[in-house]
Amino acid sequence: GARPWFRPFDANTRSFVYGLQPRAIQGMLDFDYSCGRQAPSVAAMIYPFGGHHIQKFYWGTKETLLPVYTSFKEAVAKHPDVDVVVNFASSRSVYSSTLECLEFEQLKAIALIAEGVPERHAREILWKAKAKNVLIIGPATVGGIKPGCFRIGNSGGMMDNIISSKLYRPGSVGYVSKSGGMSNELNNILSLVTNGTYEGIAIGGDRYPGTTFIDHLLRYEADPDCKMLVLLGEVGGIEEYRVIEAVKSGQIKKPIVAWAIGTCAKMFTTEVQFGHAGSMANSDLETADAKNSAMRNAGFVVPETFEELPHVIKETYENLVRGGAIVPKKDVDPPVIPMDYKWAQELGLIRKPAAFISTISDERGQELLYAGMRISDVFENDIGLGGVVSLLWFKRRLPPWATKFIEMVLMLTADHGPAVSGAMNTIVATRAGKDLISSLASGLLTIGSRFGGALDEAAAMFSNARDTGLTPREFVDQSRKANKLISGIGHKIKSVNNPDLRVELVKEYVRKNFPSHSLLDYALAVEKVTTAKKDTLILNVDGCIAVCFVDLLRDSGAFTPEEADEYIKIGTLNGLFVLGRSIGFIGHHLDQKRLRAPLYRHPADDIFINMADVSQPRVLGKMH
Ligand code: Q5B
Repeated sequence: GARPWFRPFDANTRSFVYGLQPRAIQGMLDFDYSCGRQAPSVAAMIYPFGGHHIQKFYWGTKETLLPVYTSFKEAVAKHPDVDVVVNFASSRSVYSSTLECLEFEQLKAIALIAEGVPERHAREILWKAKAKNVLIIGPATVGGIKPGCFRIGNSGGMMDNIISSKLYRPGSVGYVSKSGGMSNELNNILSLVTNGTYEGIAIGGDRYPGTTFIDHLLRYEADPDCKMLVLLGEVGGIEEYRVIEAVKSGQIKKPIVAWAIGTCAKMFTTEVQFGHAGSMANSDLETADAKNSAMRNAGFVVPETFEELPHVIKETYENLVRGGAIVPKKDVDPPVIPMDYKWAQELGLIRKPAAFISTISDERGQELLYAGMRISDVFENDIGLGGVVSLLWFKRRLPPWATKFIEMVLMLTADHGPAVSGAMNTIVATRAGKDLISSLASGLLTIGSRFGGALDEAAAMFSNARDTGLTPREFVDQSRKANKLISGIGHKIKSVNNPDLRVELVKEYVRKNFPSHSLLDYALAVEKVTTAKKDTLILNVDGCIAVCFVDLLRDSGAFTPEEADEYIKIGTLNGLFVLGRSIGFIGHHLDQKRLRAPLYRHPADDIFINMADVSQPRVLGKMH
């Protein structure tokens, strides 16, 4: 039902929030819940961009959904019970959104949070709203708060502040101030020296606020539940004088405590502009001192200094209690609002075991770190791709001969022509219309124990054989007996007579630069045995890189023997081929794209199709 004119907000007030302000809305909902409200005070959000959708909020310990509409028209049609708008539009769009809002008769109060609204726009809004009997709070304000009922946006600060100032239930004192910060201070003072705030409005610091002190004080005067008034004015403007008139004329009869801030302005030799646009005295009348004495003379309770303000509020309140005008109620604790996880964590109140552990890189600080090394140092020290691999794979810096070897491996394995299994699959996938990542993945997924993925097993087989003291011949014989191909041995086309020059380059580099290459030597002795049987059974590129990497892991001095074994076991070495060959697969994908290569279909005459073993297609099972 309609509320009396003097009470725009009560415990059933429902509002729209204009703008996407999830934090402010959560603050309003938490406040509602602490007040014991049955329904959230925010019915919906209005945001013209991004389409109609839904957002999730906490309602106490549970969660609730709020719709987001793209226009007031849609929102108003869906929520006839809403009569308040909290408008978070920026100074640029507050004018148009507020004019749109004024078109709907059901909307009776609008809080404008934006700062820096052009005074021309503010005045136009003010007059249009007045003509339509709509209450405007702001602009340039946090808004205000009606304890136990309704919170405008972020008014009242964080939840712990709301609770400690007892804003979850109404008191008897109505106040007006300009600033939101000073409102918090008043809430605090009132909770300490009275039964608390009945309603508090910060009208905003601009020169042309939508409503001023007198508008709200007249409401409080008319509201039987508000027993005492507080006015926190300030230097600049003449709005306090309108309140003085109302007190003098008897329009305001309730006890009123007041103070105008800015008495220190006289200590400056020049004119002072305080933080608010309106807080500058343009005449003697507008100084804080002039206002304070005028208010005192009119019968306001005005302290000698701001520090005295709580004392005079207390005295005035206690007089009302003694006279029976205020009967303080027994306090009831508000329902507990769970603290937000992030905030509790920041305060060090909670801990939770992390679901993931990561030890190789960190982007949270000012600079990206690879295994503790700043990315700028990566370049300053020119550690190269091999250095980066050694940081991210092995969490340490390896000596230059080792990082150069890693780079050599990546360069050598980068490609081996379009005919190898992985490149072929990449090409076929590309020609089927797949994108780069899919085509690359198709090629990478082809890497296996026969093609390119023999490194880890080669490393394990050769080092086990050598470590258990097998001679190369014993190793070859044992493998054959076990019906096991030796990983790293054999090639489809390379042979003793058609040597793989990549392998020659690796051998040459390792012999020249490695402190030791005992496993390479052992593998070459094995090759002597296998090639004696068949000249394609050479130590292939996978095998050669693998045994050399074992020599690196074991003899570089950078790894313990346990670490060296672990890196082989966890599949590190195949990573070298995968990383290197990705370069080639991407190249093949781009090549086919450039060539506009059409869909590939394998010629049927290249496939021997034989269904001789299928005599007659038969239907299995009962027919009826
Ligand atoms: N025999 C590589 O086979 C290949 C034997 C062996 C003992 C062996 C085969 C193999 C182990 C896996 C491996 C990496 C499939 C290869 C790479 C990257 C690449 C590729 C590229 C690039 C070749 C003929 C006779 C048979 C076999 C015997 C074969 N391998 N005995 N140990 N390892 N190797 N893969 O030519 O008596 O006649 O029955 O599986 O290391 O992938 O360029 O293409 O950069 O892209 O088809 O270089 O060696 O020979 O299978 O017909 O065997 O030799 O038992 O004996 P082939 P098969 P028998 S590098």
